[in-house]
Amino acid sequence: MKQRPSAATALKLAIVGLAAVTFAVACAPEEETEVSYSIAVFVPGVVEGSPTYEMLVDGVRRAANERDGVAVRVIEGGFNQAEWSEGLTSLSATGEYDLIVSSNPSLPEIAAEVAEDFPDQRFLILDGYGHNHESMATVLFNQREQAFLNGYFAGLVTTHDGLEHVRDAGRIGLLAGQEYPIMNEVIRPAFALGAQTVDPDIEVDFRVLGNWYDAGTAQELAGSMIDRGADVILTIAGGGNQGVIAAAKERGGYVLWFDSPGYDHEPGVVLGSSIIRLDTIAYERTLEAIEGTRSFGVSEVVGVREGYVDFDTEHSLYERHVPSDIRAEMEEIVGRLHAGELELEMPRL
Ligand code: RBF
Repeated sequence: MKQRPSAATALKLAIVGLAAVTFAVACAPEEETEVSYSIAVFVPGVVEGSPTYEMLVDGVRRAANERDGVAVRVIEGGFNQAEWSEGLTSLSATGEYDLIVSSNPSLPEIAAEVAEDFPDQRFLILDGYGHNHESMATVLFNQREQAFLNGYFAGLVTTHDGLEHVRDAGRIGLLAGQEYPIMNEVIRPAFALGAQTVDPDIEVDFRVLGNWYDAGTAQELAGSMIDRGADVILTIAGGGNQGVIAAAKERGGYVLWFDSPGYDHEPGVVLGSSIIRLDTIAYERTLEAIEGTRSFGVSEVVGVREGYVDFDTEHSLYERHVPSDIRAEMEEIVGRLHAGELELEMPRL
């Protein structure tokens, strides 16, 4: 026969039991709350040092935090691009994720192929376009406008006579991590167009790093651009961007940032910054997907007029280091894009 606990023991057990329940509620680890929606963020590269990927993770996490029971897992796909398809395939094959979110121009094509084998898997791809695949939504930024604004600013800087590191060469630089259709057919020509709108004789020294991480080689390339007369360099090279800053500090030059506000990376050296609000759109579109209001099979293009592409003229370091006549010219050109007086459409690639 089972022994009954004494009244005192029973009371003790009840108190311990109550404490245990209270403790469990107060400290319930997040994983134990019921997950009603699960998101995988597939980063094609690594997060750190790449402005678009930092914004991607930030925006998705912000959306997830707004609703109960939403789980987010961030997977870094690494720099071997040949492995990304396999990475997306194995994520889809788990069947665990309601949504896979990713970002870069090569992803729509890869995801569309994977989607053929996993028709129930939904994809949200930012900084990419197309394929109108029924299970995929894409958002492309008007990088013709974005690169034009950087080019226009670079043109104003290199023709200015009041800035310490400006010389007479009429040259500006662009360093790219690698060559790809948007770089070669949109960003590079629009950057040149912007600068040549200020002065048609300005030349662009275009260099390619060959990867998205090697800051040492980026520093050498940027150093050689500065030696050959480039006063100002736009860097779109992920982790390589730090090497461009190092070269500009060492030899005297200016750096332009792309995608996220870059001024704090090196005050007075990073002089201008175009921005895309990838964090905002990642937040908005992810929240729609969680709530079930997002349509798939849709490809969007957003630009200055929609409020997702801009030149960051608000930062205190911009006001401190950029001469007021250049700031006035930038206000005007951004205003013209807003008003539709200047139209720079994205070509269909
Ligand atoms: N940009 C980065 O900042 N870091 C990267 O690791 C990176 N990898 C890319 C890989 C491929 C295949 C392509 C096409 C672009 C990559 N980009 C990367 C560029 C990025 O998607 C975007 O075009 C630029 O940041 C300009 O907005």
